[in-house]
Amino acid sequence: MAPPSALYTEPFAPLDSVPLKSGFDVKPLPVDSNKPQTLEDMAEKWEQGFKFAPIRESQVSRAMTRRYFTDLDTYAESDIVIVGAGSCGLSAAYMLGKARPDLKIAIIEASVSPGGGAWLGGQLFSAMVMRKPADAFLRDLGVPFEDEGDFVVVKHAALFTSTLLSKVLSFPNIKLFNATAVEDLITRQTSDGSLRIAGVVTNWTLVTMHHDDQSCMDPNTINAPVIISTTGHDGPFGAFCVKRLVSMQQIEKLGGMRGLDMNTAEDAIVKRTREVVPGLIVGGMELSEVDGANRMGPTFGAMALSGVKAAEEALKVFEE
Ligand code: 48N
Repeated sequence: MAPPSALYTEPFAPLDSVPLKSGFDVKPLPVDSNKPQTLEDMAEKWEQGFKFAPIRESQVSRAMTRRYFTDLDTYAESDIVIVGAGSCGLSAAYMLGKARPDLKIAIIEASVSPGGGAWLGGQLFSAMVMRKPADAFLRDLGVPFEDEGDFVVVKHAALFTSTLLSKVLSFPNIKLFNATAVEDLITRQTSDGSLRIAGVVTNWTLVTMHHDDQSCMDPNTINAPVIISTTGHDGPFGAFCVKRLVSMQQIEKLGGMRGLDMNTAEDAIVKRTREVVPGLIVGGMELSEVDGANRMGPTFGAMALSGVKAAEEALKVFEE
């Protein structure tokens, strides 16, 4: 019986240097030593019979899975886990990525698309308002805005969120696990009998959403000494971690978000961003649910600065 590789007729693209597990003894084709193509080169190629470099489907699969599973292994022990990649969580990640390139930071985001509620300014309008002094965060990030005196306006919320996201994802010590939900918290009993949060329990979000209609689908875990929870106040998983603290009797009850009052809400959220229980820092709109703070509606300065504060709180743990 001929070896499997002899059964294939199409030419193989150059394979990765990692030896094939399957025992195929396929020899990689000579790598094309052409200089890297430029877009200008393309133009003349359309006519000459444009052609992509050859590939084998398994190479795509291996390129994705090798990296993903290496990341899962690397971040199984993280220094900080951020739950929720909305404007607050991403702002915290940005500050941490800048301040501590030595720390491993995992971001767990339930949605396929990170960014939370910050893709539009309010009622599906594009522009995003931030009250001063949050313009300092926009300048640090490099997002242009129009100055209206006591507040500034970013012409499209997506400009803020996409810039923030691109900066966060470019940090080599930060890994975003999107389409992944935190569905529980890892806890430890401390010597004085109190409880400390010591990591998160995760699953594919689609699995988390179907625990009630499928047999047991156990989760995965990430150990970390510090969790920053910024899961927002609404949405299918809104305020997840603080609701879990109530159901595990770590806090008595939720204060419940109050009505809209921009001036009161934004000051309160930034001031109160803190470690709610040992090991768990809460910021952004999730905090309004635990403290009973007002909501602020379509203004995002508190989200950015709550993220800045949450990062500072987290770094205290690593300074002690
Ligand atoms: O944008 P959000 O919802 O949360 P924040 O706090 O970053 O920003 C809130 C802000 O968008 C507002 O609500 C504005 C200011 N309006 C205020 C008002 O008065 O209406 O992002 C939370 C993220 C989302 O992307 C969720 O998908 C994600 O957290 N998430 C989770 N990810 C993983 N595991 C979970 N259990 C989970 N729960 C939520």
